[in-house]
Amino acid sequence: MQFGANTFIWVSPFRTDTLWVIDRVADLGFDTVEVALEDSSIIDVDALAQKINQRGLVSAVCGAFGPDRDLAHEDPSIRDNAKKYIIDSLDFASRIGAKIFCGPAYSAVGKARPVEPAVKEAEWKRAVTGLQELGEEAQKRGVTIAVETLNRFETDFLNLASQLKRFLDEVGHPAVRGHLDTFHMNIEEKDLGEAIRFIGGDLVHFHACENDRGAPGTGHVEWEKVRDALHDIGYEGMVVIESFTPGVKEIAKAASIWRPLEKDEDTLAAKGLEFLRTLLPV
Ligand code: LER
Ligand code: MN
Repeated sequence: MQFGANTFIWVSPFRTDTLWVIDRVADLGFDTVEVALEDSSIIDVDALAQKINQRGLVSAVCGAFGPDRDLAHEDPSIRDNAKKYIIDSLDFASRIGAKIFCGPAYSAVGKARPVEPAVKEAEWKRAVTGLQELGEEAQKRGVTIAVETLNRFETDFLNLASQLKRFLDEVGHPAVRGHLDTFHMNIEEKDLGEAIRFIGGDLVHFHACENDRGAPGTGHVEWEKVRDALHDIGYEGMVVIESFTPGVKEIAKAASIWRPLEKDEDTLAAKGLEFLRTLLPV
């Protein structure tokens, strides 16, 4: 298991002049940095790759799916924009040596509306087809797309591990797998352990987040259930703390961070890491 921190804890958008975040993540003792990718054109990718390497970190890339990055959308130009963004992110991931591109790649974050079953079915099909194509692109680059469930306020598409499993089975591509986040699971799942076991071997990425997006271990997520289930499925991937600066841009409304969650960002990350290392000895 590798313990990681998402750059969204400190900055948004991540850009060349925020490369100091990589040093911060390494200095705090993390093994992994998850780079939140809002706009690759403002990042010097070679400098980032060099910095990640120098600091001996493993990396992952986290998608930021704003409203015009929606693979399920009825408008083909919006779907194409999502594809373009995902392919660009896969290129970016391979250039920084990341093997995982994670997040809700099926749709836009914050798209949560009542829809007729026929509309839902059409959206589902478009997202399945889109991810089948993008799975090929990911595989060519040696990257896996880790598809994340979100809570009901951030998506009406995939809220539960059981829905994610059905989705992954329909996509049926080895480079399109599962990603769970305890923040969302805490809202949606009846049992955190059962949800993790349901995805089982298809779980390739994990966000360990407190119920308020504060430091893991300071709230009421049932961490022992998480620990036991990750152990039972033999999970050996990354365990990443994801929280957000109140200045988060691309997904500001969806993240809804209206107050600091700790004294400062470093405290949130350091406290969370200490807790997770004790909870999940490797
Ligand atoms: C993304 O990893 C996530 O968990 C979302 O809640 C972002 O809004
Ligand atoms: Mn997440």
